Formats: sequence, C-alpha cells, structure tokens
Amino acid sequence: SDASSGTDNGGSGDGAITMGFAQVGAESGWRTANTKSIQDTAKAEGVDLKFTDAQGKQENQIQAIRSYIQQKVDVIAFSPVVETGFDAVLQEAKAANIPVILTDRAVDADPSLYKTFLGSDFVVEGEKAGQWLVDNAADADANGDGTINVVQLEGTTGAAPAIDRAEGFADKIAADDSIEVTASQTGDFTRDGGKQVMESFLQSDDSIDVVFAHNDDMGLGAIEAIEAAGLEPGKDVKIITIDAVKDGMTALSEGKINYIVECNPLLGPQLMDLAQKVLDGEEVPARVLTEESAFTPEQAAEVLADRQY
Ligand code: GYE
Repeated sequence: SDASSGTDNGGSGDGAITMGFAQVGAESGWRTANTKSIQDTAKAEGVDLKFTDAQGKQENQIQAIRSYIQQKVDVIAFSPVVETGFDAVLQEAKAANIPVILTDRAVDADPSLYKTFLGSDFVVEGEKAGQWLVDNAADADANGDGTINVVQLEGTTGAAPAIDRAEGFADKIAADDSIEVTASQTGDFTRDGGKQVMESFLQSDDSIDVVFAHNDDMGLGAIEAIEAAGLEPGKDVKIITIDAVKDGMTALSEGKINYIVECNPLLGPQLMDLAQKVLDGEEVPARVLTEESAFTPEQAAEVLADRQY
C-alpha cells in the first residue's frame, strides 16, 4: 500500500488488507481443500480477498496477477502453475511496490522478486515415497521375477511438485538395483488423467508391480484402470501416492493404496499471517515450510474420522 497511508494497509481505506490470490485451478481434492482454507481464513480474519482460478493455464494466472497490480491490491499471493515464465509479471509487481507471497509452489526466478515462499518440501515428499518402496521392495515384486517395475504418473509438466517429487523418488530408489521406473507420463494431477495414462500403461506392459502417482487423484484414477483390467489394486499392483486427502485416505484404509505421503493443503492461516507481517514491515523468513507426515493403511483408518479434507 501507499507509504503515506500510515497504519492503513488497505486500499479501501478501512484498514483491511486486500489480497489478490491467483489459484492454479480445481484439478484435485488437494486444490479444493487449499482454496477453501484460503477463502475461509480470509473471511475469518477480515481480509478482503480477490480470488481467481486460472483453470490450469499460466497465461490466465499472469493475467490475473496483472489485474491485481492494476487494482493496487496490498499483497499478491499465488500458486504458480509451472516454475518458469513468471519473471516479467513479478518485475511488474515489484515496480508497483506490491509484495508477492508464493504459496504452495515455487518459481524458478530471482528470489528478490518475492517476499517469501510458503509450502511443502516436495523433494522430501518424493524421498519418503521412494524410501517406503525400498523398504518394502520384497513385497512389491508381485510376479516374483526379481525386478520391481514402477510406472510413474507425473503431475503437471513443469510444475514444482512434479519436478521435485520425481527427483526425490529417483534419488531414493537408486539404492536398490531391482527397482526400475519403466514408464513415466503426466496425468496433470487429475483423476481422469491418471486413469487414462494408467490404461495405456496397462495395455503395453503386463508386468507392472508399482504405481507411483504424484498425487492421490491420479492414484485414484489408476485404481479404476487397474480394476477395469481385472487386477486388484494394492495387491497385484502396489500404489504409492502423495497428498492424503479424504478419498485417498479412504482407499488407503481399504488397502487399495499402500502408502500415502502427506502434503498439507491448509495454508490459509500461515498465508494470512505472513501477509500481515509483510505489510507491517516485519522480517519474514525467505522459506516457510508446512508440517506433514505419511500414512500406512492402519494409520489411515485411525485418522480418517477426524480428517477435515
Ligand atoms: O499435490 C496436487 C495438486 O501443488 C502441492 O497440486 C500441490 C499439488 C498437489 O494438484 O494434488
């Protein structure tokens, strides 16, 4: 906001913060929970939230950010669809003196172009998934041929969680020569995408032991494809996913998914807190991590009833 406005952080003149939030879309259960958390927290804390859904398109997101700059919001937050290509619009926000908070996903740009990055460590998530497979390798070799054939359902191409989860997973499975990723393709973080890619994997390979899906929704789509092929998910084909949303946790408790690494979507409270601090001129850390764990089927059954999303 205008430096001459003193304690008033709001362009509206009533002291409230105005935040422009450019969301990725509504591609997954995780995203829906994330949007709800941001909207609910804004409402509870009296933040005037301008919210847009980019429908998975970077150009829509850039356009939304430009419109927030034009509207002179106090702070801009967004969850970048992909890592690259945001330099110009971030420069424009900086030139307009509007602080930017990256939420959930990182960009590959000069860090001085944003105040902080709030979100999960996706490399660690991929590592947890890979480590579980290394620890359970003997069990995963369903056809007993000595090799563990893994197919990977990747998130949106170029998105931080897709890049980092693949990297963390690959790092950990490198410890075991019998584990091999035989096919890897994007399912765009959607259930339908996961289903379609899994159908084509199953058509060209009858020795798939494991699916590593970069999110629950793609894993749930893969379950449909596996069942339609007459196989039993969780038994004939082991499934590892990331997120731990309710539908994923339900499938995990039923044994159709074998392991889920948690990625917490409830970023609203931390985001609003960071926005307030930035606008108050307080120092904020360049990187703020969210806390998360991972679940087996037994643990899923225990926590499911209290799951908010
Ligand atoms: O895992 C996936 C969503 O960026 C962490 O995006 C987020 C990912 C999440 O579509 O379900």
